[in-house]
Amino acid sequence: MTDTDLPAAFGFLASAHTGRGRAAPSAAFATRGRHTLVGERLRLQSVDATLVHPGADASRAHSRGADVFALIAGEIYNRDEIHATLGTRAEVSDAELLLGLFEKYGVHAFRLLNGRYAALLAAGDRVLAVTDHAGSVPLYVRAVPGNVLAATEAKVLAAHTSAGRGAPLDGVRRLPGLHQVPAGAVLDIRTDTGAVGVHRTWMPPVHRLLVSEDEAVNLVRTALERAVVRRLPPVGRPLVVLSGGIDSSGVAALSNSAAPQGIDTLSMGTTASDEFPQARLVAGHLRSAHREITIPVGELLAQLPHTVHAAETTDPEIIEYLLPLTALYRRLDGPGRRVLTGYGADIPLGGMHREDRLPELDAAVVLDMDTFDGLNEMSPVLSAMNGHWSTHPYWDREVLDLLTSLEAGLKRRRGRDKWVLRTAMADLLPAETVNRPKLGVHEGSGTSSGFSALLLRSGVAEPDVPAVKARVVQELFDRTVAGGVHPDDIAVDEVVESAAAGVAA
Ligand code: IOT
Ligand code: MG
Repeated sequence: MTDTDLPAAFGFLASAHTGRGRAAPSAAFATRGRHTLVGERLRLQSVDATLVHPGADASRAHSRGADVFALIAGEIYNRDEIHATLGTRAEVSDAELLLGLFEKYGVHAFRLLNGRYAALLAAGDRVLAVTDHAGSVPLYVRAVPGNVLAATEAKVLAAHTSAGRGAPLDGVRRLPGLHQVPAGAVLDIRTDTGAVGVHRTWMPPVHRLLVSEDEAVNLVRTALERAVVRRLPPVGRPLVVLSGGIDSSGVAALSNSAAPQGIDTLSMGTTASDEFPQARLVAGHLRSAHREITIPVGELLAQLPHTVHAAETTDPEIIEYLLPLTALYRRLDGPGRRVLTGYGADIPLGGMHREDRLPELDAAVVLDMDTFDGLNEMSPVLSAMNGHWSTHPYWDREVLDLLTSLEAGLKRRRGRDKWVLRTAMADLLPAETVNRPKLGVHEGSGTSSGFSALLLRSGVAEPDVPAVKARVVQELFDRTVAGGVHPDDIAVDEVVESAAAGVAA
């Protein structure tokens, strides 16, 4: 494994200011990595930033032009297409590509990008805070006249709130003065006044495509192949987190077809429940180097503070999806890995919607595509807190556009969910894998039921379980994100007790 397998930077905190001599604020990221300070003086403003990065050198994460400076956390996937328009060469860094696109297209540059990144550009008298189409690398901004702060983790900016640490806060959108940059957006901020304008760079498609079965299957296969290939490490073996369901098995199969040295696969289960036989079937079929990790339920639940600290979300359902994955990444020792996941497939394909009627299926897709923003379910911090970089081929911009826009009858067909995906992968996987409906990760790992059991043991009445779960997550957010408490210093039992008392009152 070499540094070049991972993005040059995982995160940043930057200050763009009109005054002089302001150092980048020191920052407590959940993301693990080295910190490098960079500073640039432009004509009308200065930028000081802390980059958090996995390798020895973060120079490929920033770039200086005439009166412009760019920072990027994450990576760009359509580099070849950008080289074609800019005439650049393969060695050019993602930060240099951002700068080149900005010089050519201005603020519209970001409409061209397919990536997993957050970026900051200081140019002239403005700062641009930029997210990818999915907002998959969260980005937060705090702007006062003369100083714009931006960071990939809210907690880093919460520490700079004038309201002070430890104030009870209801969610990141209500941290005073702190804004999350929407998915697929550029916040265009004047550094001297703090005035903000918003440009959209992507929206979920609202139209639907009527195409033949064959055409749909071919489109999905081709788009997904490209998305997987773009995410493979240039050297070394990719790691696929494999549940044995069609989503992650599809990613594993396509990775395996494209990776000359083969792939590694990893499955997690708990002492309560696992899907090891299903994952083993796929691993055996692909001859991957496969590993299983069993986590005691108690240890899993003890990761709740870390999950909230990393994802910075207050949504209890999302936390149940992310808890087993957090536990898995935290158990994955050794050098930082590039991890491919099947996460997100169920959103544009309506995979969590388990009934036959098409109007309801499309309504579920519309709702999920309208509400994902700000949930942070694909935040890289979940794995980066242990040095790893995760990436989600189903949320590649081209794949997501395609899957969302396919008409509902291609998603559910002949009584099967995710029909078009299953059919597109059929020649690469065992028939049993292609046909079997899978449990969600929160069910297959026993996470939801384990969390419920913990509350019931603490005396919570059955009907109060969802409300207490929501309150536990909220309290963990208030303590770890708004309050700056380290997750290791939080006892889950004590938070459960306090949440239960709050709901009973
Ligand atoms: P699920 O689809 O079960 O899991 C997501 C990914 O996590 C899998 O594709 C796989 O890569 C990894 N994974 C799951 N279980 C394991 C395991 N036991 N061992 C190793 N890796 C595993 C929730 C869900 O059920 O995930 N995610 C949905 C829906 C998100 C809802 N969000 C929203 N509406 N905004 C999804 O689309 O992934
Ligand atoms: Mg899935």
